[in-house]
Amino acid sequence: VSDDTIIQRLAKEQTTRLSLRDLHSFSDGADPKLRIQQAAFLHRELPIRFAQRAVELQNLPFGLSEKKAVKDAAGWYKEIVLRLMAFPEPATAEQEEQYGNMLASLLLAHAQVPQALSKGVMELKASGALTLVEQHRVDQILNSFFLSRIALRFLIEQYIASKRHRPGFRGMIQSECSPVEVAHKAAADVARLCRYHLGFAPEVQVFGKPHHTFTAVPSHLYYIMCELLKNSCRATAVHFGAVGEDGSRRPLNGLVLPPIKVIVARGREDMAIKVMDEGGGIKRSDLQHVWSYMFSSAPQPRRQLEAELDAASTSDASGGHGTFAFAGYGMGLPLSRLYARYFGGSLKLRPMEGYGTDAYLHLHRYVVDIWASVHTYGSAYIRKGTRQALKSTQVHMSCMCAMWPETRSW
Ligand code: W6P
Repeated sequence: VSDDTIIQRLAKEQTTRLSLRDLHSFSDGADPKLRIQQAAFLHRELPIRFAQRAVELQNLPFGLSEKKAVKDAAGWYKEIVLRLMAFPEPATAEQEEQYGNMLASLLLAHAQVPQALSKGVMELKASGALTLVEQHRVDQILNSFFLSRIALRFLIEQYIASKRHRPGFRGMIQSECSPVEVAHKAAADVARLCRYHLGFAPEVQVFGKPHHTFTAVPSHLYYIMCELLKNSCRATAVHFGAVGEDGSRRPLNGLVLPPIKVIVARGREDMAIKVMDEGGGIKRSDLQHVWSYMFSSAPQPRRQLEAELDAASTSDASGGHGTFAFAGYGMGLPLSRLYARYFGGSLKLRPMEGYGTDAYLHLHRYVVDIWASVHTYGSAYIRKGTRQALKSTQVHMSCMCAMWPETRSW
Protein backbone atom coordinates (compact mmCIF):
# COMPACT_ATOMS: atom_id res chain seq x y z
CA VAL A 1 0.00 0.00 0.00
CA SER A 2 1.43 3.35 -1.00
CA ASP A 3 1.91 6.23 1.42
CA ASP A 4 -0.70 8.22 -0.44
CA THR A 5 -3.29 5.49 -0.02
CA ILE A 6 -2.56 5.31 3.69
CA ILE A 7 -3.07 9.04 4.01
CA GLN A 8 -6.26 9.08 1.94
CA ARG A 9 -7.69 6.30 4.08
CA LEU A 10 -6.68 7.94 7.35
CA ALA A 11 -8.19 11.24 6.30
CA LYS A 12 -11.59 9.58 5.88
CA GLU A 13 -11.63 8.41 9.49
CA GLN A 14 -13.66 10.27 12.08
CA THR A 15 -11.85 12.45 14.55
CA THR A 16 -12.63 11.44 18.10
CA ARG A 17 -15.17 13.02 20.36
CA LEU A 18 -13.82 12.84 23.87
CA SER A 19 -15.77 12.39 27.06
CA LEU A 20 -15.54 15.20 29.56
CA ARG A 21 -13.58 12.97 31.86
CA ASP A 22 -11.04 12.18 29.14
CA LEU A 23 -10.68 15.81 28.25
CA HIS A 24 -10.24 16.93 31.77
CA SER A 25 -7.53 14.39 32.35
CA PHE A 26 -5.60 15.97 29.51
CA SER A 27 -4.90 18.92 31.68
CA ASP A 28 -3.71 17.04 34.71
CA GLY A 29 -0.13 16.13 34.02
CA ALA A 30 0.75 14.76 37.43
CA ASP A 31 -0.25 11.13 36.99
CA PRO A 32 2.18 9.20 34.75
CA LYS A 33 -0.47 6.59 33.97
CA LEU A 34 -2.86 9.24 32.72
CA ARG A 35 -0.18 10.82 30.61
CA ILE A 36 0.52 7.52 28.90
CA GLN A 37 -3.20 7.19 28.18
CA GLN A 38 -3.29 10.66 26.73
CA ALA A 39 -0.23 9.97 24.61
CA ALA A 40 -1.87 6.79 23.36
CA PHE A 41 -4.98 8.76 22.46
CA LEU A 42 -2.97 11.35 20.56
CA HIS A 43 -1.05 8.56 18.88
CA ARG A 44 -4.32 7.43 17.31
CA GLU A 45 -5.92 10.83 16.84
CA LEU A 46 -3.13 12.98 15.44
CA PRO A 47 -2.36 10.98 12.26
CA ILE A 48 -6.03 11.33 11.26
CA ARG A 49 -6.03 15.06 11.77
CA PHE A 50 -2.72 15.63 10.02
CA ALA A 51 -3.86 13.40 7.15
CA GLN A 52 -7.03 15.48 6.80
CA ARG A 53 -4.97 18.67 6.57
CA ALA A 54 -2.66 17.02 4.00
CA VAL A 55 -5.60 15.95 1.84
CA GLU A 56 -7.17 19.40 2.11
CA LEU A 57 -3.96 20.97 0.88
CA GLN A 58 -3.92 18.58 -2.06
CA ASN A 59 -7.49 19.45 -3.05
CA LEU A 60 -7.47 23.24 -3.02
CA PRO A 61 -9.33 24.81 -5.94
CA PHE A 62 -8.18 27.14 -8.72
CA GLY A 63 -4.73 25.59 -9.07
CA LEU A 64 -3.65 26.57 -5.57
CA SER A 65 -2.65 22.99 -4.85
CA GLU A 66 -0.24 23.10 -7.82
CA LYS A 67 1.78 25.99 -6.34
CA LYS A 68 5.16 24.82 -5.14
CA ALA A 69 4.85 26.33 -1.67
CA VAL A 70 1.49 24.62 -1.15
CA LYS A 71 2.85 21.31 -2.44
CA ASP A 72 5.73 21.65 0.00
CA ALA A 73 3.29 22.22 2.87
CA ALA A 74 1.20 19.19 1.86
CA GLY A 75 4.43 17.19 1.76
CA TRP A 76 5.32 18.24 5.31
CA TYR A 77 1.94 17.09 6.56
CA LYS A 78 2.33 13.74 4.83
CA GLU A 79 5.78 13.28 6.31
CA ILE A 80 4.39 14.05 9.74
CA VAL A 81 1.66 11.44 9.35
CA LEU A 82 4.19 8.78 8.38
CA ARG A 83 6.51 9.80 11.20
CA LEU A 84 3.66 9.71 13.71
CA MET A 85 2.61 6.27 12.51
CA ALA A 86 6.16 4.94 12.62
CA PHE A 87 6.32 5.86 16.29
CA PRO A 88 5.16 2.97 18.51
CA GLU A 89 2.17 3.66 20.72
CA PRO A 90 3.63 4.97 23.99
CA ALA A 91 3.31 2.39 26.74
CA THR A 92 5.92 3.48 29.27
CA ALA A 93 6.76 6.79 30.90
CA GLU A 94 9.95 6.90 28.89
CA GLN A 95 8.15 6.40 25.57
CA GLU A 96 5.59 8.97 26.60
CA GLU A 97 8.39 11.43 27.22
CA GLN A 98 9.90 10.71 23.80
CA TYR A 99 6.52 11.05 22.16
CA GLY A 100 5.97 14.41 23.84
CA ASN A 101 9.38 15.60 22.67
CA MET A 102 8.59 14.59 19.12
CA LEU A 103 5.29 16.48 19.22
CA ALA A 104 7.06 19.55 20.55
CA SER A 105 9.48 19.43 17.62
CA LEU A 106 6.52 19.09 15.23
CA LEU A 107 5.00 22.29 16.53
CA LEU A 108 8.21 24.17 15.88
CA ALA A 109 8.85 22.60 12.48
CA HIS A 110 5.38 23.51 11.30
CA ALA A 111 5.47 27.18 12.12
CA GLN A 112 6.03 28.10 8.45
CA VAL A 113 2.82 26.58 7.11
CA PRO A 114 0.89 29.88 7.00
CA GLN A 115 3.74 31.57 5.15
CA ALA A 116 3.87 28.76 2.61
CA LEU A 117 0.16 29.02 1.96
CA SER A 118 0.38 32.78 1.79
CA LYS A 119 3.09 32.53 -0.81
CA GLY A 120 0.92 30.24 -2.93
CA VAL A 121 -2.02 32.59 -2.58
CA MET A 122 0.11 35.59 -3.51
CA GLU A 123 1.28 33.86 -6.68
CA LEU A 124 -2.27 32.95 -7.56
CA LYS A 125 -3.42 36.52 -7.01
CA ALA A 126 -0.53 37.88 -9.06
CA SER A 127 -1.53 35.69 -11.99
CA GLY A 128 -4.84 37.59 -11.87
CA ALA A 129 -6.87 34.55 -12.77
CA LEU A 130 -9.56 34.66 -10.09
CA THR A 131 -12.94 36.35 -9.98
CA LEU A 132 -14.08 38.01 -6.75
CA VAL A 133 -16.34 35.07 -5.99
CA GLU A 134 -13.44 32.67 -6.45
CA GLN A 135 -11.22 34.80 -4.23
CA HIS A 136 -13.91 34.70 -1.56
CA ARG A 137 -14.01 30.92 -1.87
CA VAL A 138 -10.24 30.71 -1.37
CA ASP A 139 -10.57 32.83 1.77
CA GLN A 140 -13.29 30.53 3.13
CA ILE A 141 -11.19 27.46 2.50
CA LEU A 142 -8.09 28.97 4.09
CA ASN A 143 -10.15 30.06 7.11
CA SER A 144 -11.40 26.52 7.52
CA PHE A 145 -7.91 25.09 7.09
CA PHE A 146 -6.31 27.50 9.56
CA LEU A 147 -9.02 27.00 12.15
CA SER A 148 -8.48 23.24 11.98
CA ARG A 149 -4.79 23.89 12.29
CA ILE A 150 -5.30 26.07 15.35
CA ALA A 151 -7.37 23.27 16.90
CA LEU A 152 -4.78 20.64 16.03
CA ARG A 153 -1.94 22.68 17.44
CA PHE A 154 -3.95 23.47 20.54
CA LEU A 155 -4.53 19.77 21.18
CA ILE A 156 -0.78 19.17 21.07
CA GLU A 157 0.09 22.33 22.98
CA GLN A 158 -2.37 21.48 25.70
CA TYR A 159 -0.86 18.01 26.07
CA ILE A 160 2.67 19.35 26.25
CA ALA A 161 1.82 22.29 28.51
CA SER A 162 -0.14 20.21 31.00
CA LYS A 163 3.01 18.38 31.96
CA ARG A 164 4.43 21.58 33.36
CA HIS A 165 2.76 22.91 36.49
CA ARG A 166 2.03 26.59 36.39
CA PRO A 167 -0.02 28.03 39.22
CA GLY A 168 -3.48 29.00 37.99
CA PHE A 169 -3.06 27.07 34.75
CA ARG A 170 -4.22 23.76 33.41
CA GLY A 171 -2.01 23.36 30.42
CA MET A 172 -2.61 26.36 28.18
CA ILE A 173 -5.78 27.32 30.00
CA GLN A 174 -5.73 29.93 32.75
CA SER A 175 -8.72 29.91 35.02
CA GLU A 176 -8.28 33.55 36.11
CA CYS A 177 -7.07 35.20 32.94
CA SER A 178 -7.13 39.01 33.19
CA PRO A 179 -7.59 40.79 29.84
CA VAL A 180 -6.30 44.01 31.42
CA GLU A 181 -3.06 42.27 32.34
CA VAL A 182 -2.74 40.68 28.92
CA ALA A 183 -3.40 44.07 27.30
CA HIS A 184 -0.67 45.70 29.39
CA LYS A 185 1.82 43.02 28.40
CA ALA A 186 0.90 43.21 24.71
CA ALA A 187 1.06 47.01 24.84
CA ALA A 188 4.52 46.95 26.40
CA ASP A 189 5.83 44.45 23.85
CA VAL A 190 4.35 46.22 20.84
CA ALA A 191 5.59 49.60 22.11
CA ARG A 192 9.10 48.18 22.48
CA LEU A 193 8.95 46.90 18.93
CA CYS A 194 7.57 50.15 17.59
CA ARG A 195 10.20 52.22 19.43
CA TYR A 196 12.93 49.97 18.13
CA HIS A 197 11.92 50.66 14.54
CA LEU A 198 10.58 54.21 14.70
CA GLY A 199 12.26 55.65 17.76
CA PHE A 200 8.85 56.34 19.31
CA ALA A 201 5.53 54.69 19.94
CA PRO A 202 2.05 56.07 20.58
CA GLU A 203 0.98 55.74 24.20
CA VAL A 204 -1.37 52.84 24.94
CA GLN A 205 -3.93 53.48 27.71
CA VAL A 206 -5.70 50.49 29.20
CA PHE A 207 -9.08 50.99 30.93
CA GLY A 208 -10.74 48.22 32.91
CA LYS A 209 -10.45 46.24 36.10
CA PRO A 210 -7.45 43.92 36.40
CA HIS A 211 -9.43 41.62 38.70
CA HIS A 212 -12.06 41.01 36.00
CA THR A 213 -10.91 37.59 34.93
CA PHE A 214 -12.28 34.65 32.99
CA THR A 215 -11.17 31.19 31.94
CA ALA A 216 -9.24 31.60 28.73
CA VAL A 217 -6.07 30.84 26.82
CA PRO A 218 -3.91 33.92 27.46
CA SER A 219 -1.47 33.12 24.66
CA HIS A 220 -4.32 33.37 22.13
CA LEU A 221 -5.56 36.59 23.67
CA TYR A 222 -2.03 37.99 23.64
CA TYR A 223 -1.65 37.14 19.95
CA ILE A 224 -4.85 39.00 19.08
CA MET A 225 -4.02 42.02 21.25
CA CYS A 226 -0.54 42.34 19.74
CA GLU A 227 -1.96 42.18 16.24
CA LEU A 228 -4.55 44.88 16.94
CA LEU A 229 -2.05 47.14 18.70
CA LYS A 230 0.53 46.77 15.94
CA ASN A 231 -2.08 47.85 13.40
CA SER A 232 -3.15 50.78 15.53
CA CYS A 233 0.45 51.91 16.14
CA ARG A 234 1.28 51.72 12.48
CA ALA A 235 -1.89 53.54 11.41
CA THR A 236 -1.30 56.29 13.98
CA ALA A 237 2.33 56.75 12.99
CA VAL A 238 1.48 56.90 9.29
CA HIS A 239 -1.59 59.13 9.70
CA PHE A 240 0.35 61.76 11.63
CA GLY A 241 3.17 61.73 9.15
CA ALA A 242 5.75 60.17 11.45
CA VAL A 243 6.22 57.43 8.89
CA GLY A 244 5.96 57.93 5.17
CA GLU A 245 3.61 55.82 3.07
CA ASP A 246 6.74 54.02 1.91
CA GLY A 247 7.71 53.16 5.47
CA SER A 248 10.49 55.75 5.73
CA ARG A 249 10.97 57.48 9.07
CA ARG A 250 10.25 61.17 9.41
CA PRO A 251 11.13 63.40 12.32
CA LEU A 252 8.29 63.86 14.81
CA ASN A 253 9.25 67.48 15.63
CA GLY A 254 7.68 67.40 19.05
CA LEU A 255 4.33 66.14 17.78
CA VAL A 256 2.49 64.06 20.36
CA LEU A 257 0.56 61.21 18.78
CA PRO A 258 -2.98 60.53 20.00
CA PRO A 259 -2.97 57.59 22.41
CA ILE A 260 -4.40 54.20 21.58
CA LYS A 261 -7.11 53.27 24.04
CA VAL A 262 -7.93 49.75 25.18
CA ILE A 263 -11.20 49.24 27.02
CA VAL A 264 -11.95 45.98 28.79
CA ALA A 265 -15.59 45.40 29.70
CA ARG A 266 -17.00 42.49 31.64
CA GLY A 267 -20.68 41.74 31.48
CA ARG A 268 -22.71 38.77 32.65
CA GLU A 269 -22.06 36.76 29.51
CA ASP A 270 -19.45 38.65 27.57
CA MET A 271 -15.90 39.76 28.02
CA ALA A 272 -15.34 42.50 25.45
CA ILE A 273 -12.20 44.37 24.53
CA LYS A 274 -12.12 47.47 22.35
CA VAL A 275 -8.95 48.87 20.84
CA MET A 276 -9.38 52.44 19.60
CA ASP A 277 -6.96 54.40 17.50
CA GLU A 278 -6.99 57.75 15.73
CA GLY A 279 -4.94 56.46 12.84
CA GLY A 280 -7.21 57.78 10.09
CA GLY A 281 -9.29 54.65 9.72
CA ILE A 282 -10.00 52.88 6.47
CA LYS A 283 -12.86 53.20 4.06
CA ARG A 284 -15.65 50.69 4.41
CA SER A 285 -15.09 49.42 0.90
CA ASP A 286 -11.59 48.35 1.98
CA LEU A 287 -12.84 46.52 5.05
CA GLN A 288 -13.38 43.22 3.27
CA HIS A 289 -9.77 43.32 2.08
CA VAL A 290 -8.46 43.48 5.64
CA TRP A 291 -9.87 40.00 6.27
CA SER A 292 -8.80 38.50 2.97
CA TYR A 293 -5.72 36.36 2.54
CA MET A 294 -5.79 37.37 -1.10
CA PHE A 295 -5.85 41.11 -0.63
CA SER A 296 -3.78 41.48 2.47
CA SER A 297 -1.06 39.46 0.77
CA ALA A 298 -0.80 41.98 -2.03
CA PRO A 299 2.40 43.96 -1.71
CA GLN A 300 1.66 47.55 -0.75
CA PRO A 301 4.02 50.34 0.19
CA ARG A 302 2.46 50.49 3.65
CA ARG A 303 3.44 46.91 4.25
CA GLN A 304 7.11 47.83 4.57
CA LEU A 305 6.89 48.90 8.21
CA GLU A 306 4.74 45.93 9.04
CA ALA A 307 7.22 43.55 7.47
CA GLU A 308 10.02 45.17 9.46
CA LEU A 309 8.09 45.08 12.70
CA ASP A 310 7.28 41.47 12.14
CA ALA A 311 10.69 40.35 10.97
CA ALA A 312 12.20 41.86 14.10
CA SER A 313 9.72 40.18 16.34
CA THR A 314 9.74 36.61 15.12
CA SER A 315 12.44 35.90 17.69
CA ASP A 316 10.17 37.48 20.27
CA ALA A 317 7.61 34.68 20.04
CA SER A 318 5.96 33.79 23.30
CA GLY A 319 6.52 30.19 24.29
CA GLY A 320 6.91 29.03 20.72
CA HIS A 321 3.46 30.30 19.97
CA GLY A 322 4.75 32.39 17.11
CA THR A 323 3.11 35.57 18.16
CA PHE A 324 4.47 37.67 15.36
CA ALA A 325 5.70 34.93 13.12
CA PHE A 326 2.69 34.83 10.81
CA ALA A 327 2.56 38.45 10.01
CA GLY A 328 4.52 40.32 7.42
CA TYR A 329 2.25 38.40 5.09
CA GLY A 330 -0.78 40.32 6.12
CA MET A 331 -2.35 37.28 7.74
CA GLY A 332 -2.29 38.56 11.29
CA LEU A 333 -5.80 39.96 11.32
CA PRO A 334 -7.57 37.03 9.65
CA LEU A 335 -5.71 34.65 11.96
CA SER A 336 -6.58 36.78 14.99
CA ARG A 337 -10.23 36.52 14.04
CA LEU A 338 -9.89 32.74 13.86
CA TYR A 339 -8.35 32.65 17.34
CA ALA A 340 -11.33 34.69 18.53
CA ARG A 341 -13.81 32.38 16.79
CA TYR A 342 -12.09 29.27 18.09
CA PHE A 343 -13.52 30.02 21.50
CA GLY A 344 -16.82 31.21 20.13
CA GLY A 345 -15.86 34.87 20.04
CA SER A 346 -15.74 37.48 17.31
CA LEU A 347 -13.41 40.18 16.09
CA LYS A 348 -14.81 43.16 14.20
CA LEU A 349 -13.49 46.45 12.92
CA ARG A 350 -15.45 49.68 12.88
CA PRO A 351 -13.33 52.23 11.06
CA MET A 352 -14.27 55.88 10.55
CA GLU A 353 -12.45 56.97 7.48
CA GLY A 354 -10.53 60.16 8.13
CA TYR A 355 -10.48 59.69 11.89
CA GLY A 356 -9.62 56.27 13.26
CA THR A 357 -10.55 52.67 13.87
CA ASP A 358 -12.27 50.79 16.67
CA ALA A 359 -11.59 47.07 16.88
CA TYR A 360 -14.04 44.99 18.93
CA LEU A 361 -13.04 41.66 20.39
CA HIS A 362 -15.97 39.84 21.99
CA LEU A 363 -15.36 36.69 23.98
CA HIS A 364 -17.59 34.47 26.07
CA ARG A 365 -17.01 34.61 29.78
CA TYR A 366 -18.23 31.04 29.78
CA VAL A 367 -17.08 29.15 26.75
CA VAL A 368 -19.33 26.30 27.69
CA ASP A 369 -22.27 27.95 25.94
CA ILE A 370 -21.05 27.90 22.45
CA TRP A 371 -19.09 24.71 22.30
CA ALA A 372 -21.47 22.55 24.11
CA SER A 373 -24.29 24.03 22.07
CA VAL A 374 -22.64 23.58 18.73
CA HIS A 375 -21.00 20.25 19.23
CA THR A 376 -22.28 18.34 22.15
CA TYR A 377 -25.89 19.02 22.98
CA GLY A 378 -28.82 20.85 21.49
CA SER A 379 -28.48 24.58 22.03
CA ALA A 380 -31.71 24.93 24.01
CA TYR A 381 -30.64 22.19 26.35
CA ILE A 382 -27.26 23.62 27.14
CA ARG A 383 -28.47 27.20 27.56
CA LYS A 384 -30.66 25.96 30.37
CA GLY A 385 -27.90 23.87 31.85
CA THR A 386 -25.14 26.39 31.43
CA ARG A 387 -25.30 28.43 34.60
CA GLN A 388 -25.21 25.35 36.74
CA ALA A 389 -22.40 23.75 34.81
CA LEU A 390 -20.35 26.87 35.26
CA LYS A 391 -20.38 26.55 39.01
CA SER A 392 -17.68 23.97 38.61
CA THR A 393 -14.55 25.32 36.99
CA GLN A 394 -13.52 21.80 36.16
CA VAL A 395 -16.65 21.06 34.20
CA HIS A 396 -16.31 24.45 32.63
CA MET A 397 -12.84 23.74 31.38
CA SER A 398 -13.72 20.28 30.23
CA CYS A 399 -16.58 21.61 28.16
CA MET A 400 -14.28 24.18 26.73
CA CYS A 401 -12.02 21.40 25.56
CA ALA A 402 -14.91 19.72 23.82
CA MET A 403 -14.13 21.92 20.88
CA TRP A 404 -11.13 19.85 20.02
CA PRO A 405 -12.61 17.14 17.86
CA GLU A 406 -15.12 19.18 15.93
CA THR A 407 -13.65 22.43 14.80
CA ARG A 408 -14.22 21.95 11.13
CA SER A 409 -17.84 22.91 11.06
CA TRP A 410 -17.12 26.63 11.25
C1 W6P B 1 -6.26 50.92 11.21
C2 W6P B 1 -6.40 49.65 10.43
C3 W6P B 1 -6.54 48.67 11.55
C4 W6P B 1 -6.71 47.30 11.51
C5 W6P B 1 -6.81 46.59 12.72
C6 W6P B 1 -6.75 47.24 13.93
C7 W6P B 1 -6.58 48.62 13.97
C8 W6P B 1 -6.47 49.33 12.77
N1 W6P B 1 -6.31 50.68 12.56
O1 W6P B 1 -6.11 52.03 10.74
